[in-house]
Amino acid sequence: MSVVGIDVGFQNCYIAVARSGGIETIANEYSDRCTPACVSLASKNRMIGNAAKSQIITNFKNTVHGFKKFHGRAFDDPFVQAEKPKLPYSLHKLANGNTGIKVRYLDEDKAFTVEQITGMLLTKLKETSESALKKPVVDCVISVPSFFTDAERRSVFDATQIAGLNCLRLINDTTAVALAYGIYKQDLPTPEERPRNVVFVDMGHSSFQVSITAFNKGKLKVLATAFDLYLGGRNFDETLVDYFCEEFKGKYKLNVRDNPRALLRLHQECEKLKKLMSANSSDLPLNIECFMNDIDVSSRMNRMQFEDMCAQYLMRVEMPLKAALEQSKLSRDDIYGVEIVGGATRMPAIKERIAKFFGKDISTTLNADEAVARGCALQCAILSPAFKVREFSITDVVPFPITLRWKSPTEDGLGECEVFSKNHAAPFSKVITFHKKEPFDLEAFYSCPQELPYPDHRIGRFSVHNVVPQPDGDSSKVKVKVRVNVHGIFSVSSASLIEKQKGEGEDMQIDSEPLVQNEGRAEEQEGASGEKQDPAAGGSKPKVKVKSIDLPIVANNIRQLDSDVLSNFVEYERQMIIQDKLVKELNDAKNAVEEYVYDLRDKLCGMYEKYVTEEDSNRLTLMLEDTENWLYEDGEDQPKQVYEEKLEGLKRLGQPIQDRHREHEDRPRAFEELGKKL
Ligand code: ATP
Ligand code: K
Ligand code: MG
Repeated sequence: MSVVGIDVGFQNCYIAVARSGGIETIANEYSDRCTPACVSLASKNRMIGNAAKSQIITNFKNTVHGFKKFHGRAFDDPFVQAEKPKLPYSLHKLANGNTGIKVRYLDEDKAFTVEQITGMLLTKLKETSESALKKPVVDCVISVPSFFTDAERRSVFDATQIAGLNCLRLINDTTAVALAYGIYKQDLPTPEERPRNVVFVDMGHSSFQVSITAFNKGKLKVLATAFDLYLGGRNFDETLVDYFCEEFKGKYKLNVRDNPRALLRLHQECEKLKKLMSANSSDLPLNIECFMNDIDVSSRMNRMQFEDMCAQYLMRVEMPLKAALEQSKLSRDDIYGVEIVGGATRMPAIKERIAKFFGKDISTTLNADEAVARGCALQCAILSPAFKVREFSITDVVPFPITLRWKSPTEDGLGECEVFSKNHAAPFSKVITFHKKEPFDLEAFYSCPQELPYPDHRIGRFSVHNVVPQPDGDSSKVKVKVRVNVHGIFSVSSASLIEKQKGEGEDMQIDSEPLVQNEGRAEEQEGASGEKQDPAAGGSKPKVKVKSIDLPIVANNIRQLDSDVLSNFVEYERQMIIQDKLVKELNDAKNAVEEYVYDLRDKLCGMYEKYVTEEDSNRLTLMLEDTENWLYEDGEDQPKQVYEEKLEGLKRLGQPIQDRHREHEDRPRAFEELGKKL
């Protein structure tokens, strides 16, 4: 069984695996530990990761990046609409209202869902893990931002299924970082002692996340999370792009925004410049040759100027820090340390603001790029029975409060109950008891629309079927279990009807079911009484004479893919993988011919010269030249078999020469070795 953790970033993905007793991040076939979150579609195949990134400018209409935040979002979502004009590729409204991505693939117009695009990326990351571990990879843990809502999480989860992965947990970025921080610490306070409170700050390319986490030996508990969804490295890139677009308009009369390729190049150069400015406060040049209309452009920038330009973004760093601290109810003195990760925290101005807010030096003990992936792998190792790792319990939080609503015979006809408050522990299950005579619906929604970074506050509708009155006509007791699971996904996970048995007492008995973890207030609602249950502790069964009948629940979650659509995507992804493999094999066969031609030609006038007659050599050289020309003309686009036969034909002539050469080379060596033995 494989143990793999994947950080799927907006811009950069990292993989960590458990190998020979430790967690290590692995490199892809480009010896790069970072795989760009980029997918490029072409007329014969797909390119994913580094290969796709190199297509960003040349194949800009079909090279998809910056798609992570389209998960679970409608096409009409204001965020999607705001992104749309900035993207070099096209977005498309899908039949179900979700955001689709429109590209040319296999010479056809295609609209992929974001689950499919992330599925493609995950396929690549899966393959990279497989070649590092040299075995199939199925089980994994994948990171998501802590602010991802239900629809976003379910969408990412669907993507993992499209890629054929078994995602054991979708873990929050900052929680993964906390695990990577805490699991190896030998000096954490004992469970009886006051916990060690650590702030984790992650600023990536697209967003800013903060968590405050309490550590004791063997466990971590997230106390609070806060975020700025729209503050990340890309805002700083865009600031530079805006500035230079304006400057080049005046200086060179260039309308960069009208030229997608030039704009993409400027983006890349600005990002490089931004990174340079993190390490260097002096004046730095920006030079781009042949930028647009054959014009070379150049300019300069320094850190101070840059920070002035970015004041509006830098100002926003403090708010999530403050929000997290307030929610945690801790004071600055209670904070043991502040750990920062994520590429954008390398900017000195960001670091300064974080340090200033907490009034202490920030630590960078964790690898800023790899900590999330490492935490994911550690979580995977903990969850995997095949791997021995220190026990470490993780309690995360519910980022936004969740309420259930149902029809009830009250004044306004509606019953309501907040089932999970903000920062409620997760994963967690609760049982709610209803008194009903007929099937009923439960609407789940986020109760605080104003703080929800998402335009739709609905989560889904859950219909509880087969509810009937008691034989005496009374309402039946219906126990409904609601759950935020290990992925942070909400569901009404089960329901049962409690049938009174003859001789049984009144309601009391049923309510005496052990409340395993009875923390917080009891939820006494019209028609509902709150009971909470620790998901980990199924525990002892109550000895009550009742018959419990399981009831079917039909869930209807917003933006959710239908299961048959999902299975089609799974199948389609498999076909695309096969197609890519065929194209790769074909290219390899073609390249093998080309390589052989070059190699043999070099050797014919070099090391093989003595082993071939001049006549044979001339004939062969001509043949090699013919083959080379053929490769660029008729041989450009042939089936794999044709290249293989071509190579065979050349080898029939080349091999005897190579053999004569080898024989000659080996002879003295053989003598030498014989001599050594004697
Ligand atoms: P997200 O977490 O938002 O999904 P991500 O995980 O892909 O995104 P990271 O890889 O953590 O993001 O960070 C990428 C960002 O960090 C980019 O904006 C990049 O330009 C920026 N970055 C990386 N190195 C530096 C540096 N030395 N100085 C400034 N910015 C940097
Ligand atoms: K990342
Ligand atoms: Mg990240």
